Amino acid sequence: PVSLKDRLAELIPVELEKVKRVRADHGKKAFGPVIVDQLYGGMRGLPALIWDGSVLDPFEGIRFRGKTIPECQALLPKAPGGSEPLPEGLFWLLVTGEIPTQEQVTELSKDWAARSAIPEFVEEILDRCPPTLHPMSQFSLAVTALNHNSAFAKAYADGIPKKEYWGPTFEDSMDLIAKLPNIAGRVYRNVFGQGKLPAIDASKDYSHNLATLLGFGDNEGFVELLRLYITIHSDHEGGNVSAHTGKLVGSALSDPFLAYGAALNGLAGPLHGLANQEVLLWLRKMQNTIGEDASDEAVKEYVWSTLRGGQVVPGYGHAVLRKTDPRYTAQREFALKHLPDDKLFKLVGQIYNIVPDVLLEAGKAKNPWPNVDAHSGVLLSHYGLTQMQFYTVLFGVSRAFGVAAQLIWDRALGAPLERPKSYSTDAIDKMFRDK
Ligand code: AMX
Repeated sequence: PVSLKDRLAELIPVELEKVKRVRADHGKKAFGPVIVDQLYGGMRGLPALIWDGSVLDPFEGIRFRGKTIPECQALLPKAPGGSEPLPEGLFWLLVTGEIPTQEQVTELSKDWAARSAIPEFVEEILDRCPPTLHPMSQFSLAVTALNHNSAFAKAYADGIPKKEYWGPTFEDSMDLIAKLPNIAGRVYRNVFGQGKLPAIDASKDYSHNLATLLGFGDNEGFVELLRLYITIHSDHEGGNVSAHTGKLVGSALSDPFLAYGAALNGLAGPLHGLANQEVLLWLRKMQNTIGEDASDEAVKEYVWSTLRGGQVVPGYGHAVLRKTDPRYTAQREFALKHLPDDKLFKLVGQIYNIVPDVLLEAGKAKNPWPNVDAHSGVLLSHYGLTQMQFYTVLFGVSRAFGVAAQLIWDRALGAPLERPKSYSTDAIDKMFRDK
């Protein structure tokens, strides 16, 4: 089928059977021991969630439905004249596990354009936000308010049976993704620019329309960057803060707008998505302190001064990865192709040769290598999107693709309310004191 919903309807019964079989065969098998440190240590490595959309290997990095980033770049449909994958195709892949045809992604572009308008009262909410309110807070307010028109909330109130939950969840998820460019564009216009917001063009792809709403529609390089950016930021398996928050809140049968609003609030934290803003702030501060063409020695000393100040080096380290993030590498390759002489790009490359050794010598970080956020701001700023407080909003637009795909499948498979068990320190102490 050309329609994603029709294809999904074919896949759901097959997947339900597969889950049934896996649970019948393996449901009572143990995964391995849980150690007390995992309870205190942010649940690192605790097997706790199911998500087929993407899996993260500590050394290889992310695979979307089994495909690496370079494979996605090679296989997913492109825009006419473009060479980066269309995020429409990535969404199709996340939802179905299949590489879509050109016709299927074109259909998605059209569908999202048709759903893109936001209610007037949401525009008013955004227009009333003070420009000093962080763009991520504005973004999250608007996404949460979209729940006003949720198909899922309405269907639930009307008594929809559980096996049909996925239908209105799909509709809300499509609406959510479709409306994000108008929300992001309005936040950007209100906080950093002025003038009338351009309209969505139904003949253009999603990234092109997002670029247009940010005022960069004529900049083909920026449009290509957004296509790559959204694709690689879309999903990072199920346990990261934003993906897991979306799933957790969705498990209470909060609709996709409420679930995604919550996910965005997690993405807005400096250890997660806000790191892309923090990296640029840190780089600019470094340039102001040690100059633009600083020596390796001066850069190294600056990195040490960050650590001595008790701060983290933003863009480095990861809770799961133990090697350079392939999302970093994809962005570096984009930069080598399109902006090899950019000064800030050169600094990012210089830092790559210095920070890992410093972090290793400092001896705390388990992973001294760069993550996705070490590179994204440099690319955006090269094309003139220099307002770093806005960067996490673009991460937010992208992450909606993964969270939405996950919400659809959770409702299709009847995922239950999440409710892990918490323990008190006294209880743990008592449990193991004499053992
Ligand atoms: N700079 C300085 N110290 C670091 C560090 C870094 N980049 N990365 C880790 N450490 C420190 C931790 O703060 C921790 O110190 P503590 O024992 O005093 O609390 C110690 O090393 C051990 O941490 P870890 O097990 O290696 O990392 P983690 O799984 O607890 O946290 C992360 C992972 C990403 C939060 C951490 O590496 C970090 O703070 N990095 C900088 C912020 C950043 O880039 N975040 C974006 C991550 C990607 C994303 O989600 N978008």
